Amino acid sequence: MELWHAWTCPYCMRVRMALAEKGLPYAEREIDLGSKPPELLALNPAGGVPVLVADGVAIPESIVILQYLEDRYPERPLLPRDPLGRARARMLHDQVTARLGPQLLKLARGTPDEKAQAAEAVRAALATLEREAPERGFLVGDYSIADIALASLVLKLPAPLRPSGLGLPRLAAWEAAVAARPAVAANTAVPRQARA
Ligand SMILES: N[C@@H](CCC(=O)N[C@@H](CS)C(=O)NCC(=O)O)C(=O)O
Repeated sequence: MELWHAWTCPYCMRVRMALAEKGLPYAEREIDLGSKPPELLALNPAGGVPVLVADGVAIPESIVILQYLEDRYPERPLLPRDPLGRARARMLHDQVTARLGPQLLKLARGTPDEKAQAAEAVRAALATLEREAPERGFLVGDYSIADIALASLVLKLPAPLRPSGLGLPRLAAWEAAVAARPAVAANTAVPRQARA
């Protein structure tokens, strides 16, 4: 497999984290988002990353890639076994993506007003999630794509906007547990840590 990705892109982080959790080897094609290579546009005319190339087929969209990896490599699963658990993991994946994803962009590149609104939206989204989160452990039982989605966004937030900074005890415990996973730590470090 070959993964086209940008190091700091949270959607690429999700795919790298899933590949690492499953222990799957892959060739990296790391790109500069400011200067996309024509080869990437040939694989994904929309021009975005991540794109996974598996058996010669280009798969864009992180959720589609995560689902493909789950279908093709079900060992070390990242979805619960029972259908309702799977539905809940997918739902949380989509909810955190929709609520937090756009805020990260605004926090990074918005006007001062947009940054303030984005910070408020993050506080509100995480406060809601705190009420729904389990007292301990991962979001839907075993570690899943819901945790991966949330980790890819939360670990990019400035410290005062993270669950630990906001004083949200359940999510703060979740954050510590997730950040300690080698597959997460190795794939979310910004700047990228030197590889051995
Ligand atoms: N819905 C996409 C979002 C991916 C995305 O937004 N990627 C950004 C980098 S973080 C990108 O490639 N931007 C450049 C572009 O779309 O041209 C996914 O989940 O894979």
